[in-house]
Amino acid sequence: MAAARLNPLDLYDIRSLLTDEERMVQDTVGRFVDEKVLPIIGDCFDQARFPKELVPEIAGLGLLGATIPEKYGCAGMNGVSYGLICQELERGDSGLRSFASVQSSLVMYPIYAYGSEEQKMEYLPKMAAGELIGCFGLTEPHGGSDPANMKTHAKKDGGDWVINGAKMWITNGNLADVAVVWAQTGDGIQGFIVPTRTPGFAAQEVHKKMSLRASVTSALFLDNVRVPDANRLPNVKGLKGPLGCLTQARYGITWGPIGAAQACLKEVIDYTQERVLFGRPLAANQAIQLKLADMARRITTAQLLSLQLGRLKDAGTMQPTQVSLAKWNNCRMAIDIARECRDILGGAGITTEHSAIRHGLNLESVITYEGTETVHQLVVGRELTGINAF
Ligand code: TGC
Ligand code: FAD
Repeated sequence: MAAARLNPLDLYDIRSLLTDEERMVQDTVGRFVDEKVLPIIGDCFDQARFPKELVPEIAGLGLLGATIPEKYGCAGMNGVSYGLICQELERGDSGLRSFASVQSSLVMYPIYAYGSEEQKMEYLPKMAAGELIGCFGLTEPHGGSDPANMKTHAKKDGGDWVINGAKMWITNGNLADVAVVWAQTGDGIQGFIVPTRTPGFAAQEVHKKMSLRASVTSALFLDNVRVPDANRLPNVKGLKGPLGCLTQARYGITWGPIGAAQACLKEVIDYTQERVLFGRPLAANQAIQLKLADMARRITTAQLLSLQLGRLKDAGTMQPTQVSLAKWNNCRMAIDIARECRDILGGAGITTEHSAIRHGLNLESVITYEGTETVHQLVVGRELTGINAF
């Protein structure tokens, strides 16, 4: 009897390691991506347009702040489900996953983890419903890898704080109703919830991007922006505040590129069966099969890495170094696969009629943001040697 064919996108049946609830989350988001995202996303990328019209449905599916408790209007899912959300959204486009990552891990998470009860009640339910959109201002124009050296500062003035500075490369910047802004104070780095309509706050969209074109990226300017002390996140001080948010977002980003790589692999498996060259399907050539097999090997490795990371996260034992290794590995895996898939598509691979070039270009941002590949390599090196090479 012939053995049943394996799923080329899940060769090790990772799905069997998921709970019923996790499988349901994956199927629901997967359906949304197939039906609502894939038909429009190539055009969105061409037109450099974020598909804002999808936000109500993303919110309706409970994908924003998905791991935050139901008490705050969120879905209260586990970390693995959040990872699967990122994977499926990024199978559509990294820009959509970026939107969800920033809203969930970089804006709702710090309000949940470091905010007062009043701040949580005021912002989280509206953010989960997609009624308020957030952005996260950490990176500055003079160098994002070293946020400890930030110049943006906040000065206490009576019961208020006055913030001055600039932030660069900020996802959702021109969409946002609120910005979580990190600033130096006399008492270390602190986070502030800044409504974007506050006088002195300005967002300027970054144009001419060749990557993440279906996502909004902006520069933020803060010129004597005044907010009350009630807008300061009271429960964290120091760089560990923003770095703690990055750990959450980077965890999700380990899953996202798996989706992008799966989309590319699926596309070339189909294409190489139909493309006939030298009298036989392209897929019948050893040189092509070796490449496809190697892609499946790398995707499988990444899937197992992220799933175990998720189980550690849900057990409360996940360490930042483990996140760094997976973010590095999975971004590298996906960007290399996207490039190879573009090559296998030949000339057809250079337009957005196929997804490989779009994913590959997007992954140039994904491998850079949330800590560049080098930053994550050095984090792992520091763990192994005990020597800080930054
Ligand atoms: P270091 O001395 O290592 O640490 C300072 C304090 O922070 C703690 N810590 C962490 N806490 C939580 N999670 C982590 N990953 C942490 N890493 C460090 C640490 O324990 C310490 O705490 P304490 O209590 O002792 O003060 O700081 P360092 O200056 O040596 O850091 C080095 C380095 C390079 C690792 C760090 O600066 C870094 O990660 N740089 C990269 C910056 C970055 O990733 N920026 C991302 C900006 S946001 C973004 O890109 C969003 S894109 C999203 C999208 O669109 O999807
Ligand atoms: P730099 O820090 O200037 O690094 C330049 C190069 O130097 C890199 O190759 C880096 O690896 C290398 N390098 C740095 N240090 C070392 C070292 N010690 N040894 C060897 N090499 C080193 N930031 C936010 O705060 N919020 C957001 O929402 C956000 N969204 C983004 C969206 C997009 C599309 C992009 C592209 C970026 C976004 N970022 C955001 C910023 C992102 O986090 C930074 O781009 C990233 O951290 C790198 O910072 P940088 O661009 O200033 O590069």
